[in-house]
Amino acid sequence: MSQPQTYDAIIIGAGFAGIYAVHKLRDEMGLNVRAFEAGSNVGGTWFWNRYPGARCDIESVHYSYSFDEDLQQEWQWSEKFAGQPEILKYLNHVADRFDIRRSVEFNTRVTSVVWDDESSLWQVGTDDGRTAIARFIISGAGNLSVPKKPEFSGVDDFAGEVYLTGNWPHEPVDFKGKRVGVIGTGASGIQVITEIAKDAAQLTVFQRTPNFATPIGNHPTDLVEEAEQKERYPEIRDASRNHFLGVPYNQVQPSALAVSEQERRKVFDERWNAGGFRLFIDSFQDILVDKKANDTAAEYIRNRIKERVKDPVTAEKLAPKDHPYATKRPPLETNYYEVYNQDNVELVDVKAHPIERITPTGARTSEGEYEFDVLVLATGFDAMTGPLLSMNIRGKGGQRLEDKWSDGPHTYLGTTISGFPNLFLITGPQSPSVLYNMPLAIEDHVDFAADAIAHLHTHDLHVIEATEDAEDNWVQHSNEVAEATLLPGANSWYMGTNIPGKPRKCLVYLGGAPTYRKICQEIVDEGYRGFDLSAARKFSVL
Ligand code: N01
Repeated sequence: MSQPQTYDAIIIGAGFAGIYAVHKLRDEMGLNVRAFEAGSNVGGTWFWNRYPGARCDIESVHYSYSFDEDLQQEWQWSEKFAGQPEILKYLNHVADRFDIRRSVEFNTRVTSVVWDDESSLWQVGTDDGRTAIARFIISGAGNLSVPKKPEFSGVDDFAGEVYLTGNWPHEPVDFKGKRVGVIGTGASGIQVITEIAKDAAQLTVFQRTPNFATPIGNHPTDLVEEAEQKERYPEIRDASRNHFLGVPYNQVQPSALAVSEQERRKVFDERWNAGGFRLFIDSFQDILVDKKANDTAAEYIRNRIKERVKDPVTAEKLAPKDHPYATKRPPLETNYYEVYNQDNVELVDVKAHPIERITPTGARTSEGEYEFDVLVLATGFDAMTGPLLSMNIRGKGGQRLEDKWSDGPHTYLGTTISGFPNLFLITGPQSPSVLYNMPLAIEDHVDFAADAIAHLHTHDLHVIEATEDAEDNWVQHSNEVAEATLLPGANSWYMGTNIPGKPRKCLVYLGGAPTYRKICQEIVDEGYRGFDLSAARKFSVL
């Protein structure tokens, strides 16, 4: 048996996080790194989610790396909100430009990550039976990378084709002339339904919870606007980093309840027409914290939906009433609601009449039988904690991460875990992560890990570990901040409630990226407050 390879750092994943981590640690710090990626190429989320209609909901000029000025100047987006193929092309371009692939082992899934108390090193097992050793682990395993397992009995007996939006085939799927059933109306469902409705002979949408979807406002890149943006990219990036969601929106007003109905309508109309996430994040500051303020936005959107859907019964089914606006992730759309005006589309309410089973020819609900040739599951992900818990991570004394997190995640800053030294989570649970612009959130976290490693090196130390106290305080703070918002009141993947048996805990830090960044900076400036740094032997390359 050959000796395990030893690295300074092992990086898990080659999506936005893994690509930047390889570049940062290898090219800028001179570390000996290796990345393991389950897919056959780079891309992460954008590699797996190649369903028709997959598109980014943040403007591409913002949803892109900021770490290299030449890169951001040279890349040109063809649309305001890029589709999945273009984002994947961009990530391949970045991988080429920085020669990332030579440090990545593709088609290699990490199956265990075990801390060795004696050597203070991590042992990483992969699905090809090998073990590799590293001082540091950077997990770029993603937040929405473990699709939820189908909850319906009978899926295996279905005689037609079955597709999962989160693990879509590389070959195009032809829906022309076919009867298609789609389960799920979250962000993925809404995007894929809009596309499938164009081709399918018959489309049956099984909706459990209607969503507050609002127009994305996509259009081909305006070259004048692009040139102007590129000229002041550093300023735009600063503004993004100082915004709750990581986008340079700056029109938010204090309270939806402090203005007249007419003024409120004007603000909502402007944000609706401008598109993107403006309606929820750039209209009124109290939308996410005050139910009455939220009700005004919710009612506005419900009315907009009803204006667009001709059949009043269908319109009523599509209008969300059981959760405040944006307490589930608000999807963005183009012509989604109009789909239900087509003769080939039927909406089935599976909250009123749950799916009992998938049959060989379709689905059976408590109300009746539905037949289709193709089943598309847009049923979501085991978000945030799922990717980490799927890797058999064992910390000091053999502690299993799944035991430590049996009542929900415990992290310090969403980047580190007490009892799991030298393990850095990129956009982990209890960080702003999915409620921040991901490429920027990722850059912040990779930089945080890189700085911590450099700090250890400078001080002749080699282990960094969050203290239990610091972690407990962060978990408490993160939960308290969440409780001050409307999010914990809704069932959503933010709260873990989409997965049966998953603890109901807010998985996202809701204090906003600017506050979060300030807290992280203070902790670093105070010599890594809340971390134990310990001395021992030096690591190999540094
Ligand atoms: O998953 P979801 P998603 N019976 O969990 C339904 C990101 N994203 O893949 O709400 C019947 O939101 C479920 O119903 P309910 C984005 O952050 C980004 O759509 O639980 N229905 C829901 O309708 C997003 O939020 C982009 O009642 C069942 C749907 O399936 C996140 O990924 C694009 C069911 C799942 O919705 C996840 O979105 C796409 C059951 N047993 C996604 N189980 C871009 O910005 C689940 N459902 C590009």
